[in-house]
Amino acid sequence: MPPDDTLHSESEAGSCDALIESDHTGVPASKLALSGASQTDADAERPPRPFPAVVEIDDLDWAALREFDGGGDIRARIESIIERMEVFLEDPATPMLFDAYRGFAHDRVIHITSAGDSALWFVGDLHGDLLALEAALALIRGHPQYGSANARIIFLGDLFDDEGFGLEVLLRVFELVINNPATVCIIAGNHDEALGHDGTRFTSTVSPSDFSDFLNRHEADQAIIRAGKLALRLFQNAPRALFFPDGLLVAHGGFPLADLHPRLQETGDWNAPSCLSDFVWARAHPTARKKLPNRFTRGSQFGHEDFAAFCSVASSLGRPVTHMVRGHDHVEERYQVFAAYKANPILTTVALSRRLSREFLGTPERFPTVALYTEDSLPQVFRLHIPAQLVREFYPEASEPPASDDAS
Ligand SMILES: [Mn+2]
Repeated sequence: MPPDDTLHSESEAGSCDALIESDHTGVPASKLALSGASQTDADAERPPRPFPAVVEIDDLDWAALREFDGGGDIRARIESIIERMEVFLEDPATPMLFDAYRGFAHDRVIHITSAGDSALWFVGDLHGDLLALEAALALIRGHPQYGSANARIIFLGDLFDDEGFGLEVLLRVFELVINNPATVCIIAGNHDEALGHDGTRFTSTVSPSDFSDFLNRHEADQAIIRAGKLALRLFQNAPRALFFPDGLLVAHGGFPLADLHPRLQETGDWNAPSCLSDFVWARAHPTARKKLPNRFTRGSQFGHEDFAAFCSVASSLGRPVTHMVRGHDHVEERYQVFAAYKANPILTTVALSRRLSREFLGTPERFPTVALYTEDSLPQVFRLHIPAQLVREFYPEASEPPASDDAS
């Protein structure tokens, strides 16, 4: 069986034409559409707003990031981190960012009515990329122009798997949570959701699943096992989607696909398991208008008309959606706005500084991206120009040529 997690988007989209164009409309025309009016009508009525210019970040203190090479000293703090995190998860009185908007204790599709005032950043797939995480934190918290001490972060999921420093990334994210829970929101990705425990060992229902293998190899190390179990507890109740008041949808993968719309409209049950699954697992097709949901895989694809149809269903349920930010598809440029998604644009952002071993195209070293919430627009992309030499130091194995005959 092929892995559930194979990528579809990169090879099908010419990365050039799919990249943000200067004339790309950042704001969905359908925002103004009256019910019954077609998007074409609304397109004509609403002047296009420019997509925020990509910010190239090349002035971080790159040498300082070297201290995290090999995982830094994070594991030396593991006991204290897991003890504080265990206490935190026992105490429902200390909410994380946006928990206050949950409709009930286990609401995982959160309708936010105010985005708040301090800077709000999106950090996409990390897959154990401690270098990209630390670079992102240096920007978000410490950059003289763009950083702020009270900045908030939404992680878009997929903290581990694909080797790298999965445990260290997890512990660092735990540390951010316990230091200031009101500034951190963690959305579940498919790799996070796929992690399980059968009573004896950790399990995973996705490929690659090297983080669960790593945990099982360390079954004698109680601190590491407790960290793995904390991840299970955290992700079990982690949000699968956030709906912002300006029409921004935030999720790891996608949204409930077409075959779920009738039932969703009837029940209004955003937390139905089938809906939760599509938020986490669905993949964006770069150019297709519509894709038939394939329920033999969790990673069904959608096209741009599928997203427009979802926007209309969501609006009818009192949660207007006009645009989206997500991770999930490890696009070669580490961010992408598919040109075909004109009426309702989608930004894909992933924070990966290296080529994963399951990627077969492009250079070994990449510029990871993060994105800044921008009201009534797609988030603004910030590209972290980590020196290639530093990436090679962290991930020497990623610089080796990819295996040519292993397509599965
Ligand atoms: Mn991923």
